[in-house]
Amino acid sequence: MNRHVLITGATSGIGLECARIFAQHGDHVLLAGRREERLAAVKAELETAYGVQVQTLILDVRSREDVEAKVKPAIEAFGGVDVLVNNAGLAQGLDDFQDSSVDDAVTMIDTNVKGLIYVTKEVLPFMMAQNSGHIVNMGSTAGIYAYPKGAVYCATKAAVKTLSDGIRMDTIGTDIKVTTIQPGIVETDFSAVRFHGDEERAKSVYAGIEAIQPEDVADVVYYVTNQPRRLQISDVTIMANQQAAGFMVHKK
Ligand code: NDP
Ligand code: 8X3
Repeated sequence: MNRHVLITGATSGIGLECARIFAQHGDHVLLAGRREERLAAVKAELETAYGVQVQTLILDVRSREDVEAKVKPAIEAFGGVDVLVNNAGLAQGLDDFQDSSVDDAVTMIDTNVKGLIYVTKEVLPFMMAQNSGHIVNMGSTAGIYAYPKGAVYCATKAAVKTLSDGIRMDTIGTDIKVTTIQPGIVETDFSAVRFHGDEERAKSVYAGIEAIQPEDVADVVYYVTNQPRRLQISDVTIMANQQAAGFMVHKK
C-alpha cells in the first residue's frame, strides 16, 4: 500500500509481527526499539523479503529527551508517517501490590504510559498537518479487568485505553483515527521480561492453553488500518478461546 508506518517495540513479539505484515503488504516501515542488533536483523529480513523501505530507530521510549530528539528527524528522513503503532511496552513483576517493587512500577508507567505520550506528541503534528493518519495503541484485556498481583500493569493499560479515547475526541475535527487493541494472553517474550528472565516461570504462563500468537494480533492491527475513510474501529478485544477475562483462563 506504500504507507509509512512507525512501529515502536518492533524488535520482538507483536511489534515484530506488525512490521512483517505491513511490509508484506507493501507498506514502508520505521522500526523503533532499544536492541540495535535486532533492529538490524529485522531490517535485513524485511528488505530482502519484500523490497520495501525499512528504516530503524534506536529509541528508548522512556526517555523524553531521546524521543524529542530523534522521532521527528527520523520521520522526516523516512518520508512521513501515516500509521503509528504504539506497541512498546512491558510488565515487570507479578506480586501483591503491598509486596511489589516501586522500581518495577516506575518502569511500567514510564514505558507504557509516558513513552506512548512522548511518541504520540512527536507524531501527531505530522498527522494534523496532513489531516489524516491512524494511531493504534496496544492496550490489553488487563486494562479492562484488573487481576490480582498486576495492579500497576493493569492500570497502565487502562491508561492506554483512556488516552486513546481522549486523543480520538481531541482530533475529531480531522480524519485521524485512533484504535485501542486489547489482547489477552499472547505467547511472546512478555512473560520472560515480566519475570526478569526466569524462562521456566514464563513458560508456565502459556502451559495448558492454546495462547494466541503475536501474528494473530498483528493481523488485527493490519485489519483495523485498512478500513474505508468513513469507518473508525475504536477498540478491539481479542483473547484465546480458553480465556474469558483477564483473570479467567481454562487450562487443559
Ligand atoms: P515483547 O517483550 O516480545 O515485546 C516488547 C517490545 O517492546 C520489544 O520490542 C521491546 O523492544 C519494546 N520495548 C520495551 N521497553 C521499551 C522501551 N523502553 N523503549 C522502546 N521499546 C521498548 O512483548 P509483546 O510483544 O507481548 O508486547 C508488546 C506490547 O503488547 C506491550 O505493550 C504489551 O504490554 C502488550 N500486550 C502483550 C500481551 C501479551 O500477553 N504478550 C497481551 C496484551 C498486550 P526493546 O527491548 O528492543 O526495546
Ligand atoms: C498482557 C496480558 O493477561 O498477561 O497484557 O496481562 S496479561
